[in-house]
Amino acid sequence: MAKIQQINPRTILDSRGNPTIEVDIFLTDGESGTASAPSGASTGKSEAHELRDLDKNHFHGKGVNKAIANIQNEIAPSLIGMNADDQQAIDECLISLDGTQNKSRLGANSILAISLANAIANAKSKKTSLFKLISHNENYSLPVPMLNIINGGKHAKNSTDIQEFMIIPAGFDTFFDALKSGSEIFHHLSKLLSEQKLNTSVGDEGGFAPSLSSNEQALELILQAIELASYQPGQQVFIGIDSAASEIYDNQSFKYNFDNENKILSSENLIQLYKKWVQNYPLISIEDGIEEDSWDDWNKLNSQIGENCQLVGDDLFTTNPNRIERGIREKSANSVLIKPNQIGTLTETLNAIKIAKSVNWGTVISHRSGETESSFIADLAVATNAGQIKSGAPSRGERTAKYNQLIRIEQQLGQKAIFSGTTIFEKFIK
Ligand code: 2PG
Ligand code: MG
Repeated sequence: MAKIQQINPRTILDSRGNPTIEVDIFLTDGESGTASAPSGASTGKSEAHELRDLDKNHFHGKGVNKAIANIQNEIAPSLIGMNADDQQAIDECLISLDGTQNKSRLGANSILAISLANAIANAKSKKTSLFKLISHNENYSLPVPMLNIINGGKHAKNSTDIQEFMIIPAGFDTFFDALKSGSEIFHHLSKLLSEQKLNTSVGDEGGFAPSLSSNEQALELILQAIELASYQPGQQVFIGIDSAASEIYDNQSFKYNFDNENKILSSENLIQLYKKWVQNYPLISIEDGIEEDSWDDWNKLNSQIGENCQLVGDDLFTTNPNRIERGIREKSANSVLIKPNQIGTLTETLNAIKIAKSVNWGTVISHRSGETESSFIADLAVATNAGQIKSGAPSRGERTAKYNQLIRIEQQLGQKAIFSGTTIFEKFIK
């Protein structure tokens, strides 16, 4: 049984050029695993705590030296000697060592990097693939990619108020064909934007970030790009959005500010707008349509359009089992976004997925806007049969790292590879 022998943390840069933690874990059998922590920009209030140095003279306050020191001084001495194969015991040890509700003492960034690095080392030690190690059965499926091709909100200044406009190529037989369509549509969109003298530079997640006059213009452009690429919208390719509504919510007026359009909407106006979009466009997924503390409005949204559209809680649930359970009780949504760094360990992430699946909710495995070259979430999506993954546009290395890993896994599984496809959206497709 391989045991943890040595832990080496370091600072690396994420895709926005900010520092983050990377960790190597070496096992007694000579194998090792390396993992890192991503970082969000539009973060939910209930997320596990990302520990930063807050020293303005060092990486603009974003340094992770404190988190690294915590690994060296506290985490490593406690974990060395533990069985790499007992992921749960390792994660429980990390949780109790930290001792806080939100991992604010040791930092969820240091805890996550350790938790994931152990899983990678353990898979190598067992001479198996990461997705096979994480899965407890042989029920693997390739997720439908949600490709964020127009970036707005906090991920791209001067673009749309809505943070993400995604294409969802679900109507294909394989992951590869779905991704191929995504790449083709992405390039048609680029041509369309150029023709209309709109900017084709990209935002944090690799999607275009043009200055558009409205959110609806983004939906129209995407629809055109799908058609120009000769795919059928509403049959092969669908649309999803992430409103990241907490970012545009004014908690004094209780209204949503659509600054680019010069509009202020009440939650009721917003729900009506979504309803209209679901009727007029092949829109089958809305993430964070309502801000994170308005549980009653989430319930209203769900009761009005939850039959016709996937409603994904991101900032609302923050991959936190207690919040997901509340959402299930209060019928707040019908799907959950899963971000391992929102909760902090692999074991807790798997638990969150299990709870959502037990009531047939959709599960979308997600990257962060600040990413690393890690492809861990690709294996996680296959292992848990999540059905969906969002990893940004089909462009920029930190985004394609995940999609390309899924291509490799699909090839490795050969005949056994199953693409989730439209089955997961059956109830929403008209
Ligand atoms: C989101 C994410 C990822 P961030 O809101 O879903 O797309 O963004 O990592 O900035 O929270
Ligand atoms: Mg989100």
